[in-house]
Parts: sequence; structure tokens; C-alpha cells
Amino acid sequence: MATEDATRGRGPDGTGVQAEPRPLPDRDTYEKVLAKMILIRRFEERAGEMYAKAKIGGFLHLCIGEEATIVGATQALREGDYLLSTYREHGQALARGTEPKAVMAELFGKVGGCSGGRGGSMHLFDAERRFFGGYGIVGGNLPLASGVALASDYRGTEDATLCMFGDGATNQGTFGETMNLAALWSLPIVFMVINNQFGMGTALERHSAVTDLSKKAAGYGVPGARCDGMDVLDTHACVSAALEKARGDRTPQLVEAVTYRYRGHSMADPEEYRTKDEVEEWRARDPIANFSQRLTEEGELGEEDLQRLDDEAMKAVDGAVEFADASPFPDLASLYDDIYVMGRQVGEAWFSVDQRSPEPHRGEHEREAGEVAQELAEAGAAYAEGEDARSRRRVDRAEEPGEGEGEGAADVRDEEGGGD
Ligand SMILES: Cc1ncc(C[n+]2csc(CCOP(=O)(O)OP(=O)(O)O)c2C)c(N)n1
Ligand SMILES: [Mg+2]
Repeated sequence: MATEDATRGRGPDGTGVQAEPRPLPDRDTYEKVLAKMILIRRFEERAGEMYAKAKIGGFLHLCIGEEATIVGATQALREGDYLLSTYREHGQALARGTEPKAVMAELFGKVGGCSGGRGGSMHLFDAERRFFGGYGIVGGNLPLASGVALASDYRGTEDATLCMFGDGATNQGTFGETMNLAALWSLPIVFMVINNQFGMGTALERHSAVTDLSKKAAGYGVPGARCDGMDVLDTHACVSAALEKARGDRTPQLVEAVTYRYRGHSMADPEEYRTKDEVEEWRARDPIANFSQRLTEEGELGEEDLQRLDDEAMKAVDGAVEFADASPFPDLASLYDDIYVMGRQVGEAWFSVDQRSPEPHRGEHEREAGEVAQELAEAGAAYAEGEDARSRRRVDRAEEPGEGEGEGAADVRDEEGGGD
């Protein structure tokens, strides 16, 4: 049965979440917060452009509109705390301090990327900053985050974990299972639902019987709170309080940040499930414009300060694209590097010793794997360059309306995997 607020409208006013203004922090902090939000916005806009130019392959999920949720929450973390997110995680990596260059290069699949070019958009990782990914499976990061929190507890540290996921992920079995264990084991973890109103093209009230998501884990022993995810200070205050309880009292918490994504689910989204008017209504509550407006109205920042912050963000993004362009693709011979069952482990690990004959199998030996990869790649390259393939490609091109470099090409690439 749907709860009462399932009948709410799709507009921002219908959510019942619009915080009273919180007191401003000191100048250094509010400037840093605004600068981070602007950097994320400019970075994401450019990532979208790079995708349309086919510099980025696979899927690309942008977080434009969610900047206050991301920055407000990550500002509440201590340096030693852990952060896990979803495939919509470029902003989280940037907010945690990963260099824009390393994030852009990862989107390009280049060696200079924060995952060495092996993860791409959905699998950013930065162990040094305790940003533990980047996951493509909806709800898949919840049990992993709890494992991280369990490790912190086991080692007797004060580190807490913040695990972010979408409204759609709250319907996954992992949600209930994880809440139960987190509460049972008193883990130092804050679960954060980024409620951007949709799971792909399905609106919240069509995918979840309970639409006040802050209540969704209460039955498992995880209390919740709701914040205005379009307001960076409200989000910060709410997540700070939750982290304090998780860290200090060892009581896991759930925070629901009510926000909105202005772009489609991914680059292939035709956005038939919402109206332009609805998007415009939410744009009126743009987290960056509104925070900037407050700072200027209260005489804290001038127009020239805003321009300076924007220029700095653009410069960082320009530098990121330049770096990503110049960085090489991973070497073909490195294809099997960093795969944890390869190399030394083969022949020693339980799966080969107990379940199969102990000697390495074809393709498992590290050096042999490199050779196999090389053979396959060479065969593929020979095929692609063959006369048949060339003539086929010419026919394909002739049938295409454009050059295959614009939005159309992006749509095709994104839809190939089922529109994720
Ligand atoms: C287990 C699983 N099922 C389905 C998908 C396909 N899928 C990718 S994103 C998505 C929607 C998730 O929505 P939400 O959790 O609200 O996150 P948002 O994309 O809005 O940030 C779905 C169903 C998936 N990746 N994993
Ligand atoms: Mg969502």
C-alpha cells in the first residue's frame, strides 16, 4: 500500500522538503563549497560534450542538479572516512578531492585515469582518498560499504562510512539485507539515498510503495532523516548529525536527500517520462544558482567572485580534457594486469586447488594471457582492416544521416547495452 505522500506532485513543492536557511559557515568554507559545486557542474557539462564527440565510450550518467547533495554530504566526512557511490559518481570523486584530470582520463579510458583507464565512468576509484567506487550494479554497493564499516569497527578505528545510492536502489534485496546487518552489528555507517525522483524512467511513486524514503529502513532498526538535497547547507547539517550518531553511538543512519537530475538518466535517455515544465520548476531551485544568490544578497561575495570561481572551474576542466587527450590508452600487453585471480594466485587459490586441477589453465598464466590477448587483438585488427569489413563500413556510413560523431552516435552506443 502506498503511503500518503505517494500522491504528491512531481514538482519541488510537492516533496515537502524545502529547508529553512541554515547559518552560513566561514568564508573559506562557503567559497570552497561553492567552488566544488561549480567544478562538478562544469566537469559534467564537458563530460557530456566529450561523450557526444565519442571521446568517452560505454555509459555516462551525469549528476547535474545533484551538486548540493554531493558536496554537502562529502563536506561532512573526515579525512579517514570512506565513501562509496554508484555509477553516477564523477561528482563524488571530485568532491572527495580526486584530481579532475584523473577523473576525465578515466572517462576517456586512459592510463592517467584514477582506475588506470580500466574502469571508465562507472568505476572510478581512489583508495588514497578513501573513495571506494563507483559500482554499476544497482544496490550492489550497500553490502560492500557495510563490509568496509565492519572492517573499521573490527580494527577499533573511529572511521565512518558513507554509502550513497539512488531511490531505485532502495527496492533491491540488498537494501533490506544490509540494513538488518548494519543495525544488528552496530556498524559506523550512514546510508544516503539520493532521491532524484526517478529510477531510470520510472518515477518514485511508481516504483516504491513507501515514498518517504527516510522511513524505509526504520523497520530494520536504521532510523532515518530527510534533507533538502538542493540546499548544500541543509544536506551538510543533516549528514553531519547522522555521521556523528553512526561514529559515536555506533547506530547506523539513513539520510534521504531530495533532489533532481536535470539531464537524462544516461546519455541515451529520450526523457519521455517527464515534462519540460517539471524540469523548469526544479531548475528554479538550482543548488548552485540559489547558493550563489544567497551569498551575493548577503554581501558575502560579489559578481566578480562568482566569475572568478567559474573561470577557475573552467580552467580545471580544460586542463582535465587536455590531460586526458594526451594520456595513452593502456598497453595491450597489460590487459590481464590487476586481475586478482591472475599471476601468483593462479595455482594457489582455492578455486583452482580444490575445484579444478592445480596447474594453470590456458589463458590463466600471466604471460600466456598477454599472448592470448595479443593474438586476439591482432586477429581482430586484421579482420577490421579486411576488404570485406571496409566495404561493409562504407555501406553503413552511407546509410547514416550524420558523420557518426554527434548525439546520434552516442545514443546508439549507450543503447547497445540496454540503455543503462
Ligand atoms: C541490479 C541491477 N538492475 C538493473 C540495473 C539497470 N539500471 C541501471 S541504473 C538503474 C536505475 C537506478 O535508479 P536509482 O537507484 O534511482 O539511481 P539513479 O540512476 O537515479 O541515480 C537501473 C534499473 C542495474 N544496473 N543493476
Ligand atoms: Mg534515482
